[in-house]
Amino acid sequence: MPRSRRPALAVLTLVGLTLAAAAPAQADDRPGVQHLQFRFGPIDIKPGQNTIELEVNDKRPKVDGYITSFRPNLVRAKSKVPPVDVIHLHHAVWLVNFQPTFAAGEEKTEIRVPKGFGWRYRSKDRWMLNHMIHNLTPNRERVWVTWDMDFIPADSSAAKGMREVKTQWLDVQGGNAYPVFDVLRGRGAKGRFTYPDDDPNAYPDGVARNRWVADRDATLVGTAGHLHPGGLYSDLRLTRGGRTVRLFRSRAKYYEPAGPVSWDVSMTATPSRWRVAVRKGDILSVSGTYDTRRGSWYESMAIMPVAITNGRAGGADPFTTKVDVPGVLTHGHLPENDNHGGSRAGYQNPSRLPDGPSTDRVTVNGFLYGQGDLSMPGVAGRPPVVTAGQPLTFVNADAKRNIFHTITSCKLPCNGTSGIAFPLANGPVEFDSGNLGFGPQGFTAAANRDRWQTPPALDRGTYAFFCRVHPFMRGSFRVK
Ligand SMILES: [Cu+2]
Repeated sequence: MPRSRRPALAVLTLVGLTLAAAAPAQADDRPGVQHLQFRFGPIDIKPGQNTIELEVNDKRPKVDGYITSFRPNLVRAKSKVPPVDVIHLHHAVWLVNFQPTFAAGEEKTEIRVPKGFGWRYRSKDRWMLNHMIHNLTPNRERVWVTWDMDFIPADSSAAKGMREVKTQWLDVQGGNAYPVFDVLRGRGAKGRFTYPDDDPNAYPDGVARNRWVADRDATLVGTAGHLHPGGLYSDLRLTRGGRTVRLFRSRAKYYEPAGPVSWDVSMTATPSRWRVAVRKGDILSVSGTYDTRRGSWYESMAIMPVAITNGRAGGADPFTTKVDVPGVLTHGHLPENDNHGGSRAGYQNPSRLPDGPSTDRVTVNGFLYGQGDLSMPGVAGRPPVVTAGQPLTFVNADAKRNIFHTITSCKLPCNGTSGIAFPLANGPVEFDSGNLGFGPQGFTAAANRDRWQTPPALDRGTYAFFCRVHPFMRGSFRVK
């Protein structure tokens, strides 16, 4: 299933060599296999954008056939991949006939089904692309979503005997258009929090959204997980007659020197020999486990799309054969993840600043916290002072321009340079405003309000915060 992306580059790096050893299947160079690349765009990205778009996608093969691998990316002009601390592919989902079929997040997992399997492609299928591209800066950008695929035309001899796979989508928030959950620092046992297992309120309406009941006998042929920073692994399980067995654990391998805190990561996918026989009535379920020692992880995800084929295809019975084998990394460290941030002070240290004016309200405007923004010189940069027991209200005036901001607690001094691993939501007192802004309910990150109040019972002292959407935005306030 996995393959090394950008083969020419991958073999030049140490990680690439390891990968090549683990996943001998490089490019599929059997006769009849075409290597196609498509690009969707240009997409004009507004300053600070963090919204979701759904568009018709006509970038696809001209003839019927089978898709056997899929490698997504995001590029600027001239095929340059933007740094992930500047522009980031929050997600892209390729919908085929309205069904989610291929997907990517910033971990850019590459998928390849085992030889002899492929996603059936018909030129009359309806394709759409759902994309959420996040601009971490106040600058305009122009990008393309790209994907490489290996494709076997239906009239090619290589297409003979191909078995069709479909994508069975498994998501802990299945059925939700913006399927996210919050993981708060310190929750769960031993610094690990598993969703939904460790959240008694994961499904307030009582409907477990992380399950799929097999409606036919089938064989699973591959899967890999999608997590966000902080994510450690996602598990796929099968339940039959009251017994549950784990089918696969997709682990996050962090290249990030600071540990499990950034997008400098690759997920493991099932090895090419992995096959699991599923019977009608079996329950497949998914969970996601996050590290909670270093910070809170807001708007996290845990998704495992599974390639599945009807009937028997050499699958093992997971109750008699151990199918939960180690996975294979789908790529090595990617150069777009090289700016980790936090290595030196890039801002004023709020603890050392004199008091700013006393106030009960701060307006966020033009990507600046109106009072106490750590990038501002003089009085404007000093922490606003609020009386103990009184709330401080933040109002996002940029919401009118469809720009979301957050006020998210970080550990003092929170003044390191911005990068993929800094700042983190690691304040000693946890607070987060949510995305202050407006959008269709349940379809965007928007909290659908433009203001937020600090928690009422804050101890005296200085507090630092940042914007999760635009991490270069830093601020502070002081309780007296
Ligand atoms: Cu912001």
